[in-house]
Amino acid sequence: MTTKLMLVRTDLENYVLNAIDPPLGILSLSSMVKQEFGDKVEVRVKDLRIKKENETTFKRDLLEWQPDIVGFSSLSAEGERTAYWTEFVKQIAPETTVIIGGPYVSMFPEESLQDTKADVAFMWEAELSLCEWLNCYIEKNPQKEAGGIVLWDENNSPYITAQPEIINDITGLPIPDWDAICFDDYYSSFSMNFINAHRRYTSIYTSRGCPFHCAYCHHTQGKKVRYRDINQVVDEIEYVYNKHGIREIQIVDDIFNINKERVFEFCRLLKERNIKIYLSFPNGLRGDADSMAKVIA
Ligand code: B12
Repeated sequence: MTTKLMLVRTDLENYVLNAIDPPLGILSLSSMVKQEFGDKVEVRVKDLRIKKENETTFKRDLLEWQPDIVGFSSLSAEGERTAYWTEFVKQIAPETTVIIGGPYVSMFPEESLQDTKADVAFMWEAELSLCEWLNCYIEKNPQKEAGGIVLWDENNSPYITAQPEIINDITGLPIPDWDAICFDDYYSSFSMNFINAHRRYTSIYTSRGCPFHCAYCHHTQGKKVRYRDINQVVDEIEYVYNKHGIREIQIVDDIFNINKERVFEFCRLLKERNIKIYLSFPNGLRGDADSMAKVIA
């Protein structure tokens, strides 16, 4: 029997700027689950931030498709909204298992489960832990305690299974599931940049983590910088360029320019393959990255 998994990016009520960009987190999870489970798990992606989505469309999809599991992706700022949607799902389809993940859970693991009343929460990057959990779910086996999962104990209190482990080989992860979204849905709102060089844009990540300790940052990707193979990144850009007509790439790494040689190699490959795109860095670049990299090396 097929297990149906609906991955949903939470919205934020009354968010004035309503910036949205393609939901990299759930798209990465979608690819990973498809790769690992094939026909055993059917995955759908839903972004509650895009204009055409609302309670009516969500309710319709829940009743028509009847997912076994609904997984919400949430920032801390979206915590209340995630609690709202969790209850919404439980009211419409009480049998559905509701899981949550994203920076909200990484920063507030037990509280996020408590406050949303979801069934399970996943801390940090969840490609591996979600698959491990799903495997037990499908086989109806007791959950193996993969690290970074928040569950309810017998006294109805949340507990963390074990400390989450970061994924060292992020090149080994499949590229985000770009075919699961309609890029046109994203052009009518602001992106993280607010002003784009080209309307056909997408965000991508090329590395995860940052070694610095800036007070304003939530450090949701850990202190160890892990790089994707730069050839794989350029393959991905070539894919969205050819298949989806993307002409602006917004790099959302925590610290893209920490490795100068890699940045040069990236530019060289783009030139060599004649991929004519605009590049932007809405998450910022670090002005003193080169000298700081030498200090921390
Ligand atoms: C793009 C981006 C945005 C975009 C889109 C946000 C979004 N919801 O995706 C926009 C411009 C809208 C945005 C806005 C804001 N952002 Co922002 N943003 C980012 C940025 C740069 C990249 C996000 C990304 O795509 N990462 C790559 C993917 C692969 O990682 P991921 O999304 O975390 O997903 C992984 C895990 O979290 C987990 N996961 C995620 N979802 C789910 C769901 C389930 C079911 C499971 C099991 C697991 C899971 O698995 C995924 C794969 O490994 C991050 C920094 C960063 N480098 O991550 C900051 C970041 C997410 N933003 C942050 C902040 C603070 C904000 C703002 C509040 C800023 C402000 N003051 O206005 C607003 C939020 C307002 C709002 N609700 O829109 C913080 C969040 C901290 C927190 N505790 O919530 C971050 C982490 C920056 C930081 N390091 O401090 N942001």
